[in-house]
Amino acid sequence: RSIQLHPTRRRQLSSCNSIDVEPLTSPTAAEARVLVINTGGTIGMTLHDNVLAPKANAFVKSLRKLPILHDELYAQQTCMYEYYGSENSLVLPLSKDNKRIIYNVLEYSPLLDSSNMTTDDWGRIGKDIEKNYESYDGFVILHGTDTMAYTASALSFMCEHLGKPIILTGSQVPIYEMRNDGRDNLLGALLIAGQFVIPEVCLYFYNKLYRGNRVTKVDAGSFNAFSSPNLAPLATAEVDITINWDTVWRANTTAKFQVRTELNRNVGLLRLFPGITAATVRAFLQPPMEGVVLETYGSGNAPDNRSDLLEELKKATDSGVIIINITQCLRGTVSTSYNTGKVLIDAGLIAGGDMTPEAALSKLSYVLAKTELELDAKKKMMAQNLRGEMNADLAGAKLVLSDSRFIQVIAKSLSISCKEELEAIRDALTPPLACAAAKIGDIEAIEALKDMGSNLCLGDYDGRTPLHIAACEGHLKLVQYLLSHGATVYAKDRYGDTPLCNAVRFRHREVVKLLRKTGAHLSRDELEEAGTELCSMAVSGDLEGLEIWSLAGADLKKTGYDGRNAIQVAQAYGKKEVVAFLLQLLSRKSKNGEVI
Ligand code: ASN
Repeated sequence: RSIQLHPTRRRQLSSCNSIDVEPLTSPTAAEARVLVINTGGTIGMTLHDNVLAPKANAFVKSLRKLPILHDELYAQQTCMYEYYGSENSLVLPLSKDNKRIIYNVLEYSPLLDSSNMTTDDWGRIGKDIEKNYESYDGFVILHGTDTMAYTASALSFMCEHLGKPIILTGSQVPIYEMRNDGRDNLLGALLIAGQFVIPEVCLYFYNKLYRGNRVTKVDAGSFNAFSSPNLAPLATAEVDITINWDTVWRANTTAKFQVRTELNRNVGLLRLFPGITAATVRAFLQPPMEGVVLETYGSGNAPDNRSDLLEELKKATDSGVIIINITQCLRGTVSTSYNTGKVLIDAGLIAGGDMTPEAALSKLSYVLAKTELELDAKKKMMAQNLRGEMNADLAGAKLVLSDSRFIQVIAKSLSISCKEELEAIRDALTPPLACAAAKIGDIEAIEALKDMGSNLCLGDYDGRTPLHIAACEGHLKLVQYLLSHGATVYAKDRYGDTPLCNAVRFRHREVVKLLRKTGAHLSRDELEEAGTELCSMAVSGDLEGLEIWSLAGADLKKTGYDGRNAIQVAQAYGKKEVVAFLLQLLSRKSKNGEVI
C-alpha cells in the first residue's frame, strides 16, 4: 500500500535517504498544517522562587516527549523535518478522521504573563498571522488566560475577511505538571484548527470551542475557566468533536483577508454603582478619552433621577465621545423596556446589545482607529454586528425550517415531525441538492436551500462543495453569490482540490480572478509543481493556460523538472509568440505590484 501524500511530499520522501527506519506501511491521510504562536501564559510556566513565570525555549522540547502531541516515528518515516524544517516542527498522531496535523511553533520572546499584554502585542500576533496566512490551514495562539478574552475579542475585529480558523488557548496549570489542562487544551485546539474551516477567531478551553468575542474569564481556580454567556459553543469535544455549523460566523465577503493593527487606546470601561458622583464621571470622560463602555444595571438601566450624571454623559456625547451601553449582568442584553434605560438613549449612548465588556471595549478601539470614517459612520459601526459579537436584530426576518415546503413534504412522507429529525434530514439531503443546483448555475434553487437553513459550505460524498462545482462550470454570478453567503474558498475535496484549482483546470478566467481576490491561493505544493506545468504549456503554445496559471498566482519564472523555466523552454523551441506573451504577463504583474 502506498503513502497517500501529496506528490511533492512523495517525491521528497523517495529522495530522502537519511532514514533507516521502516517506510510506512499503512496509508496515511492528507496532511494539514497549523501554526502555533506561543505568546506565553501559564501553559508554559515553571516555578521560580515559588512563583510561576514563563520559561523560554522549553516548550517545544517538552512537547516532543509527549506521544499524544508528537509522533516522532511518523516524522522520521516521512522525512518531515527535511521538508518543514526541524527546529520547531511537530506532528500529531493520526486523527480519528485520518488526518495528520503538522504544526510549527513560533515562540515569542519574551514570553508574557498575559497581564503584561498590550495592544502592540495584539498587533504583533495579527501581523504574524497575516504573514503566514497562506502557508497554514489554521492558527493556534497560546496565551495566558487572564486577558485571553480581550485578545480574542480584539483579534476578531482586527482580522478582516477571515477565512481560516484562529484559536486561542492556554491553561490553568502548566503543561509540565502531572495533572494539567494544557495538554488537552492544546490538542483540542490543534485538532479543530487542522480539520475544520471555521473562519473565526475562537477560544478553546475545557472541551469547548467558543466564539472569541463572546467569552469572559469567570473562574480563577477551575479548569472550566471561561464562559460564553450569550452564545452557545461553536463546537464541543466530547466522544466526538461536534461542530455547531449553524452558529459558525461567516465573513460573507469577496474581499481578501487583512489585519488592521491600528487601535485607538483612548478608550475605557466605566462601571456604574449606586452613589457614583458626577465628578467621577466627568473626570473619566475628560479628553483624550474618545470612547467609553458604560456598564449599566440589568437590561441597560441607569438612575433617571440623577440629572447631574445624565448631564455629564450628554455633554460628552455632544462633544463627540462615543459611549456604549452594556449590562453589568453576565448574561442578557440591554433594551429600552424601562424609563431608566431610555434616559441613556436621550443622553446619546449607543445600545451595545449583549456584548461582553471585552468585546465592546476592543470594538471601540478598532472602530475609533478608522480615521477614514466620520463620527456618524463610527457610531453606526458600533451599533452593527461586525463579527458575531452581538445578537443581530433579525426584525422578524429569520426563516424557520417550517417555511420550507420541500422539507415538509419529505418529512410528511417519512412521518417525521420532531425538529431534530427534520434537521438531520435537511443536513443529509441539501448538500448534494445544492451541488446539483450549482452545476446548472441555478441561484434561485441555491437561495431556496439556504433559506431552509442548509449550510452552503457542506460538501457532497466527495467533499465537493457548491463552490467547487460552480468554479468548474464557470458560473461567475453563482460563485459571487456563494462567497457572499458564507462559502469558503479553502474547502478541499477528497482529492485535495480547492475551488481555485478547479477554476484553473477548466480555464474560467473571471472565476479565478474573483477567487483570488477573496484570498484563495494555490498550495505550496501546487506552486512547486507549477514550473513543469508552465513549461509544457509553453511548448504547446497554450497562451490561455499560461495566463490562467499566472492569474492563479503561479510564478512564471518557476523552473520545471529539468531546471529551465517556461521562457527558456519556449526560446529553445523557437516559440517567439510564447516568449513575447510571457514577458508581457511578467511586466503586467510587476506593474500591478505583484511579486514576480
Ligand atoms: N497569569 C496567567 C496568565 O494569564 C494565568 C493563566 O494563564 N492561567 O498569563
